Amino acid sequence: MRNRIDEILAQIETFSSRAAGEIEEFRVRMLGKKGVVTEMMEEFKTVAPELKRELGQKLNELKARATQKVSELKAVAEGGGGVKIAAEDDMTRPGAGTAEPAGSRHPISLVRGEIAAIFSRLGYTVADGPEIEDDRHVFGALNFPAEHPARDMQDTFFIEKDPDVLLRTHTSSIQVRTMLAGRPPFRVICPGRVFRNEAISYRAHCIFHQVEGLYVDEGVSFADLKQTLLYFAREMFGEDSKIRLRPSYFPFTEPSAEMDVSCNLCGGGGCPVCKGTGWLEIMGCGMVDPNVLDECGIDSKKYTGFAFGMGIERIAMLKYGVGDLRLYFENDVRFLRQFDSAI
Ligand code: 2NM
Repeated sequence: MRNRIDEILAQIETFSSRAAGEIEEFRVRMLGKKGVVTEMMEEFKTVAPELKRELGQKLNELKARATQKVSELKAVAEGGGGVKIAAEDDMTRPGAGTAEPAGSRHPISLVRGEIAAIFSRLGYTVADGPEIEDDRHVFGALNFPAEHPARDMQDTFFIEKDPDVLLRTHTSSIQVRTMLAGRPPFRVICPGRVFRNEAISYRAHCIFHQVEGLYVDEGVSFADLKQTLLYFAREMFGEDSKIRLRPSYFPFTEPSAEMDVSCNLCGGGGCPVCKGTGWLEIMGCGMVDPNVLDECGIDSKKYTGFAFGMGIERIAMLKYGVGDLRLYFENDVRFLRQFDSAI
């Protein structure tokens, strides 16, 4: 009987199959009512008393091994290993039970992508540039006077004073680099992180995201600016959106304006988000100051241009009804999961 048990153990080790039918056949042959293990159990009853202890143990081992082997084979077969590959099977599909749960895009990335898509339909391309900059690209070429407060440590993060190394406070530095590197026409948008030395609150952060745009060519007018921004507002906030421009001041544009869009929550009637005015301030804009064009090597007698800039956090707040800017920086998955998107 001892030899017979060893023989069956060897059979168990050598058996292999990924086909469900064959595995079931093996199970019945080993562990079924008329199977070899059951048969051995019957035979065990007639074994001499002095051998019972040793053979009983061996028999238990045999049964355990056969049971274990059957579940091992089943696991492999059910895992897909036993399935024949059909021509229509997608071989790039994630394995059963192994796919990581999908994440979601950050709302800032979603809105940045949407802004870029809208302007790309008007022929704009995306330009990039460094976050660590110098005075010339952030202030000097942009018509900031020498004693302008933005050049102060209170507003700008300086890494070094002399030579000046600082974190950009706006992405206009990318536009300066674009103009210095090429020749008109320019039609670019510049998304990126910017840094300002400000106290953090629900509506301000020392790091935030901007998209600025620039269009320079012969004969570019304020009317072109208005029509471009109206198109943007309608695409971003809905086709019934209206815009209005209020006079403003920026060192790099003349004339300058703030643009408001009609409140998409109350439709212009007045609500808490627009503070009863019916309007939401969404960006600054203006005609590029001729001094800026000249500083960037562009003949301001031949070319004109317009520029605009907006904070992505603010647009995202209005679009998604987020009340506290700090949520964008905390990366709490309970916040982020709400922006599920297929893009
Ligand atoms: C704004 C508002 C108005 C702007 C100007 C320029 C450049 F480089 F052409 F001079 N870039 N961006 C601009 C103009 C930015 O942000 C509120």
